[in-house]
Amino acid sequence: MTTDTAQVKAALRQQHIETPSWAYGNSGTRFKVFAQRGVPRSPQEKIDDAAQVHRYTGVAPSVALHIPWDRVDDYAALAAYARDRGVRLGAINSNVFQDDDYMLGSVTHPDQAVRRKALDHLLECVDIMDLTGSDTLKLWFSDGTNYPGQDDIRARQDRLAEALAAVYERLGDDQRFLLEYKLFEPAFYTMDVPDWGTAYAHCVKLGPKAQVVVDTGHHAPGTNIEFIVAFLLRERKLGGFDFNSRFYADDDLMVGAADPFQLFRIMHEVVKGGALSDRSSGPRVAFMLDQCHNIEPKIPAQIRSVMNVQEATAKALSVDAAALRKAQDAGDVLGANAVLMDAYNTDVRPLLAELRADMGLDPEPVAAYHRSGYFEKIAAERVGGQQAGWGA
Ligand code: LRH
Ligand code: MN
Repeated sequence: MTTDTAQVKAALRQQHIETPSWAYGNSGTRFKVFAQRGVPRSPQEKIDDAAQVHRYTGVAPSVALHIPWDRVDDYAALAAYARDRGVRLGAINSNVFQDDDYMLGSVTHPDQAVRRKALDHLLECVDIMDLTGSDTLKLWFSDGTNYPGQDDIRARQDRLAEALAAVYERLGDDQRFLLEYKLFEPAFYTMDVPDWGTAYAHCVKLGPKAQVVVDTGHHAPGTNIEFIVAFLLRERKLGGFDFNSRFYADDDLMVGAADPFQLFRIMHEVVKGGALSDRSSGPRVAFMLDQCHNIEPKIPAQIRSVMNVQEATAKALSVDAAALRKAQDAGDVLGANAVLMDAYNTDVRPLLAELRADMGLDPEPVAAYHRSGYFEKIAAERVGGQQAGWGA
């Protein structure tokens, strides 16, 4: 197996994984949201925690914000706060799924006034991007219906297209939006952006600043997500990932925890599609985590998640591309599969430990974090006040 270790390390070094501010807050399910000690009470404390993940992994230099969960009076000051802690503010996530007015939809709502309100929020998020220096707006709509006949499927698509066009118009030259799709929840008959095809079709109509984000928890069980990734890369429409893993629904568990082989297959398409390194292959692919740590300690879970993405990426970078191509061209089914499985079965942990040492980091980030006493510090300091959460 011919893998140039130096090349693999170089590619891994420049892979950046963005952590989500909301993963540091309390989360749960409709049955219970569990509070944990030391949970942040402000966007600043979330940024402090995100900086810890970067400190111990070296590859998590940005944190995504969610509005209004991370609303502040001075976004430029928040960006400076982040810079002072060695990270930057990443994607801005809109939220048109928690206001009573959006019960029947936001940008697809039958009532024009509600649609206007939702659009104003999306445009406000672009204003925030201007202030934080973020180049990416992530749009997820909980919009959908629960019963056949509840609303007109085509009319809702017209309303969605109208809102997306208005947001697209507002974007600056170096800005883009990523449209996120989801098969079900919170709506259970139709979601207005249920799958990659719907998201792709809307983005193609709009232009290059509109791309698709693949949330790995948003598909029907058994969906071949790496096929979607390969297709969107070929179309230069893959803008990023919301990484997490699931056993059943949108479980938002640690990426790679439920199905590390699927994550490897996805990263194989990313590496093969040239989306890890050179930008010539298309738009920058944002590797973002979108997870909820309901019962596990949040910062170590984020560190472990970043490591899981690194491991899948290192295995994908270890594929003997020439041998794979040769076997595929020869129709050698088992030979080709064996080349890929060889890479997947490669233990890349020693290489990653070496890379961390090269980067001046502790080879075991989770253990190093625990030894730092940071958790004990925040648990002692962060007493009182309102712990951050989804506020659902
Ligand atoms: C919706 C979603 C979306 C976010 C939210 C936190 O399920 O994946 O990306 O806005 O989770
Ligand atoms: Mn998501």
